[in-house]
Formats: sequence, C-alpha cells, structure tokens
Amino acid sequence: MFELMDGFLKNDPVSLQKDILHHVEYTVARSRFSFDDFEAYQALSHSVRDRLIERWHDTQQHFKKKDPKRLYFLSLEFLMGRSLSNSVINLGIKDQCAEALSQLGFEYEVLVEQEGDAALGNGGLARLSACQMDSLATLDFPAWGYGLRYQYGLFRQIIIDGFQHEQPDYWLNFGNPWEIERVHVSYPVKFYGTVEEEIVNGKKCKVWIPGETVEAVAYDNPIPGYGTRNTINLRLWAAKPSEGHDIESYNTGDYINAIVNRQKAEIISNVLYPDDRSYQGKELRLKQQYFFVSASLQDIIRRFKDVHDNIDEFPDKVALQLNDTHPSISVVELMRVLLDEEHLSWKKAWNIVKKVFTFTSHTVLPEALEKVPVDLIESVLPRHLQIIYDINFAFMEELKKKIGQDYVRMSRMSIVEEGAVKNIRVANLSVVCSHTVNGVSKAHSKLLETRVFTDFYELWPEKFQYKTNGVTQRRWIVVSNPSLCALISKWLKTESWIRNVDLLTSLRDHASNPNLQHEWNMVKKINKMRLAEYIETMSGVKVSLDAMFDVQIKRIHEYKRQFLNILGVIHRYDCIKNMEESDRKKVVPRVCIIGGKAPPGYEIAKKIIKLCHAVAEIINNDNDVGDLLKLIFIPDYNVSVAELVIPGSDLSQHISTAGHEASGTGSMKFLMNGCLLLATADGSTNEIIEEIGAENMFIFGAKINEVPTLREKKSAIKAPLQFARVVRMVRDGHFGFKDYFKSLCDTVENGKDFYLLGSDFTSYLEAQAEADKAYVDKEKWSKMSILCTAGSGRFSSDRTIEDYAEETWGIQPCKLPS
Ligand code: DL6
Repeated sequence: MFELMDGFLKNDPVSLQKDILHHVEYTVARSRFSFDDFEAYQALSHSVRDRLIERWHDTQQHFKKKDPKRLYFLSLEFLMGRSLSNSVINLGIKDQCAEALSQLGFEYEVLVEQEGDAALGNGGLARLSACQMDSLATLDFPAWGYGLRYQYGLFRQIIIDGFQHEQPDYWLNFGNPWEIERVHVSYPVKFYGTVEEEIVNGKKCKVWIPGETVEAVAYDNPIPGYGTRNTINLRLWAAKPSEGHDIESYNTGDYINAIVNRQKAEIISNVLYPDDRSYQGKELRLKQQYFFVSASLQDIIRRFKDVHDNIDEFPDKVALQLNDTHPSISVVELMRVLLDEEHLSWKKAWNIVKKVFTFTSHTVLPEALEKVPVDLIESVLPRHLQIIYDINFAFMEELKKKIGQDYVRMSRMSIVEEGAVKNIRVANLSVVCSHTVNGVSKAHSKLLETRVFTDFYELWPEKFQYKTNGVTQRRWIVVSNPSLCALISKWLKTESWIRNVDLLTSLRDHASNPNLQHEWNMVKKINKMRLAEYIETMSGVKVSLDAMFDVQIKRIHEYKRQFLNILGVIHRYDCIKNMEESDRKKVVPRVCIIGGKAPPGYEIAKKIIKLCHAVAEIINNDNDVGDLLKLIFIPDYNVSVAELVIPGSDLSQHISTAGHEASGTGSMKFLMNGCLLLATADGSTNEIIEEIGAENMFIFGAKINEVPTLREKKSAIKAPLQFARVVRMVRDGHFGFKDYFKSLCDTVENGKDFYLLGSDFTSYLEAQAEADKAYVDKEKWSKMSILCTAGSGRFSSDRTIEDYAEETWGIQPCKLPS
C-alpha cells in the first residue's frame, strides 16, 4: 500500500493521500467514503507519524553506531502543545499535506484544530523543555528527553460568573497518535521496605528489600528536527501494576481487592501537580519523582551497557541534565545503583556521579527551594536516605577542610536541615552532586550567586554558569505565524533563518522601508482579525482592529502582577469617564487582554481572575467608553491559545516585580512576532534591552537592586494618589463583590504591598503613556516592531542549546547522513 522512494515513504500529495486513506480504513476503521474532520485528523496524524518513525529508527541506529556522548534531559514537565502542526513543519511537508487533504475535501488548518494540547506541565519551565527538545533535534544533538506520562495534564480552566473552576484534562480520551507504547520496555521501580546487609564477594553490601514494586512502561514520542532527518525521542513513563503486586491478597483469596490494589499502582502517573511552587512534602510527588528517575536511569544504564563493559566510561558517554530540583533524587539513585548493584567503591561511584550531572535552577527565592521531610524519604526510599546522609557526611568533611570549623555556615550548606521537622534540602543536594549549576538568565544567575546559593558560589565559583533561556522559532513563528514567516523569508530572500535565526538581524536594514512596513502591518492586521474573531466567539465582545491589542498571558501569580495591569486598566477607564467628550477623541483605543490559570489552591490569584471579569463587565458595557477600552479575559490559556494570541498582539506586558522572574520566555515569543514589550528590568529583559535597545521598548519600575530597600521603606512611603484611588474603587465595590475583593486590596495597602505595585504604579502609567504615544506614530511603531523581530535571534532555544552543549554537557552533533 505505502509507496516508498529510496526506501522511505514518499511525501508527494498523491502518496500522502493514499496513506491518509489507508489509515482512515485500517487504523481509524472508518469508510474511506465517509469520515469526518476528527477522523481525517487521526488518519493524517498516523501518516505523519509513520514518517517520524522512519526517521526515528534511522536516528537511533545512527546514534548506536556512532556511539557519541549522549545527553539525557530529565524533566518532570513537558508542555508540548499540539504535535501535528509542528511535525508537519519540521518534516517540510505542510504544502503537500494541505494539497492531499484539499483533494479529499478537507482543510489542513481545520484538521490541525482537532488536536488537543499535550499539557504535561505547568508553565515556563515545562514549555522551555519543549522548546529545548525541538532545538536538540534540529541541531542534531544525540539527546533524549525523559519524563512522566500523566493521564491528566494541567487542569482545564473554565470560568463561571467570572470565577475560575478546574476541570480534569482527559487528554488521552480520544487516543494519542503521537506516542508509541513500548510494552516490552518496562522496568520495576521499588518503594518502601527495609535495607539489609548481605555479603557479596566477601564484601558487606546493602540490599534494599522493597515493600512495593510498580512497573514503569515506556511511551515514546518522536521529536523531529527541522531541516534534518534527525528525530530524537521523548520517553515518558506510565505506571502499571507489576506482576508481583499484592500477591498476598491473591493468595488469601481476596481476588477483588487484589485487582483494586493493582490499579492503585497507576496513581503514580495519574496527575500532574497543578502548582509549580507548592507541592512540598507530598508523598505522591516524591513517588512521581523517584518513579520517573529510577526508570530513566535503568533505561540509560541498559543502553550504555549494550555497548560498553566498563562502567568507568559512563561519564564519557552520558550527560544527565536536572531540570530544576524535581529529578534530583536521580543523583542518589545513581549512587545506589553503582554501590549496591555494580558494587563499586564509594570513591569510584562518587567520581562518576560528580561528572555526569548538571543542574539548572529555575527558581529565584531561597525560600521556594524544594525540601523533603526526612521521615518521608525514610519511609518511601529508605536506602536513599542512608546514601544522602553519607553524601552529606563526605561533603561536610570536605567543607571543614576548606572553611575550618564555621558551623553556622556548615549548617546553612548542609544537605540535611535540622529543626522541628528534619528536611532534605534538595537544591543543596543538586549543587553538591552536579559539576555545573546554572541560572536561566544573566540576572537570575547573579541572584543564584548572591542570594540563593551564596555559600556554594563562594566555595565553587567555577561551577556556576548562566544560560539565558530561548524559545524555538519553528513553533513560535513558522507554525503559529505563517504569514510573518513568509514575509521574513521574502525580505531576507531565504528560509535559512529558520535554522540560523541570527540571520533575522538583516531585517534591521529594511526596518524603515515603507514597503516592508506596509506588508508587516498587513500581516499584523490579519493576525489581529483572527484574534478578534476568537475573542468575539469566546466572549461575545466585538473589538476594534484599530485598537492597540495589549496582552498579558501567563500563569496568574502575585509576583507577575496581573493586579497591577488591572489597576492600570481601571485608571484608564477612570480617566476616560472623567474626560471631556472632545478629549476622548485623543485617546488611543486599547483592547487589554489577560489570560492565565491560577493554581487551584491560590486564593489571591483566583481573586485576580474574578476582578478582571468584574472590571470587564463594567467597562465593556459602558457606552461612554465604547471602543476606547475593552478588557478581555481569555479562558483556559495554553500553548495553542498562545499560538493564536501572540501573533495578533501589538504590545505585551512582562511586569513582574524585579528580582522575581528567573527569566521569562513569553517575552521572547512576543518579540519574535514583532510585538513590543512593556516590561520591568527583570529576568532576561535586561538582555533583551541589550539586543533591541531601550528606546524600542517600554521599560519601567524598580530595578532588582532597588527592590530590597523599597521593601524596607514602603511602610513609610505613601502610595501615589492615583494608585490609592483605583484601589479604593475596587475596595468600595465599584465593580461589585466588595467583600470578596477586600483581602485582595489588603495585599497592596496598609504598608503591605510586598510586590511593590504602589511604588511602581506611576512609572507603569508613564510607560503606558509612552506606548500610546508611539502607537499613534504608525511609522515609528512599525519600525520598532520590525526591530523587535530583527533582534530576537539571541532568544532562540537554538542558541541556548548550543551554549549548553559546549559549556555544560560536552556533547557534539551526530547528524544522520542525508
Ligand atoms: O526557565 C523557565 C522558566 C522561567 O522563564 C521563569 O522565569 C520561571 O518562573 C520558571 N520557573 C518555573 C518554576 N518551576 N519550578 N521550579 O516554572 O522557569
């Protein structure tokens, strides 16, 4: 049935069409004469997947033959979004697919919309992992990702009467054509039990007798590179009962209970924790972490041993990346395997561990660092607790030699935190056991050195690096903004920028060219139309395309200051209401768009969402205001929504209190799409300023180094009148729900205002006024917009990955011959 060329599936429209029909009939099991959009999506996806599998096989064989040093990227979260559109672009078969479908009476764009998002992550860290996988594949690096295959990804947000409600994300209900279940690739993962001693080869050894064993089954997700045949793997683990699970109940004749207990094993990979900050001390979370790490290491060691006899060579062939502290129990697990299963000496095992791990922190505040109660580890992973104590003992001895008997400092640096509840400091464990530690922007790395890991930085300055985040231009321009992609290629006279994004800088030469500006604005208009249609369908609000589309989309958190944004909108509304009719003509019309999910247990964040709706209700229905101002909340923000919203935005807000955003990657996606930034000098924004120039952005607010002093002084400083007035409007019930919003208002008044909304408010309004002024000067705005895209190359994940490969992981590309 399938037609091959040079041994590969053919990619012309006719061959693709045949393949699609084949899958309609034999995979989807529908008649080829009658199938709907969803079935066509499934058949197309299977046809694309066939092509991915071919490349996947070739790539894996090539890696095996060449045996390069490999990178294994361990992350508890991957926010992949949709796969069809991305795969089709990376395979270079979009036009052929579209043609094949059109002859069958289907539209490619409609089918793409049939796919739900794979939302196996919360926010920045998880989407970054997805971007990095795309770059690893595109740059031909021998890499694999490892994570968990949650049955329920991030909750769906629905809004009822302006309040957020969470609904489970049944993302696997309609099948997932992008994964390949590997029933034969499974490993037992042990929990609980006791540790005993045994004599092996005349030596005393520890043996862990588990109390429970759960099977980890592999699901492979091929990740294709762009402009290369290299296709790497994202292997996600699902928990299944092991054969021996609860044999006791079978033996005692309790068959039903035995079956029910078997199913309990699956709980481990059931659900993603929906809060990226507060899961500490939860047994299930620890079990998730260990489960995925143990299975991944068994898999990695097996692959290594397929080719190598000498375990000492492990660091020459393997780099293990810890994506934040979530996979950090892997350092202890590798020690355990080397000591208890490979029977290496402590010294040899430690030498290996130290050489393979690298640790990226995505966290800014020392108090947000992960800790696990000792009691919990002792119960779930008893042997690991012993090893942690041993690692800590050796570290303390080494430290004593270096710094003398400074017990205060030693207790700060210890992996074990003493106190009423004894904890393991996972971040300290990660730093001690990794050969490099990095932050995700220059500013963040500085904070790691001076605020988060100061003692460690003083001890091992050479360990610390910075790796500024990046995002993939394939997803964030080519897939999500095809009109802009075509325009850039036309003006650069090449598509090479899709792999070599630095070429975008050449757009600078044309930034003042009226023809480019005109075409650029047309593209923006098309994208704004798409977004306006979406807004109308979703909220019933009609918005004017002449208005500036001003967007803030990200997780809802106090430090990200969506509240500041809403207070700014209230101020704008208040000004319009109090203006003479004649002055209203001078107002620059705005559509303010906010989207994001609040963690389910985060009350204040949920109140911010409700406030947004309450304010929108008043403004959007006020005839005095009309098109001058609209406020829209976009529900259920996810990767696909971002793909629609970002290209249609004129201005985007990244307004965290300085010193709180490690990097921020949303800003980079907007930048690539020619959207201007209104931002604080936080995270990676300072580096964006270096590339784009402050004159092409709207920067405001306190700087990182000013924040501590402002916090100290804030109870003595009066908030500006404008700020007090808008907060009072909320407090007094101007937007209803007076009692409900009281605690939200309390967070910014009476000397509290930890996130400094009051002290930044005036400069925030000034920056907004600057944006208005620039927007009315169409030529200036267009030029600034072009310069944003032109300067975005440094914020590609290709650059980030190249930096990691060279300076951290020590890996080289391993390209399949074409
Ligand atoms: O590094 C990716 C991303 C940064 O851009 C954000 O600034 C940071 O807030 C985010 N951190 C998390 C927290 N997860 N943990 N741990 O997502 O990482």
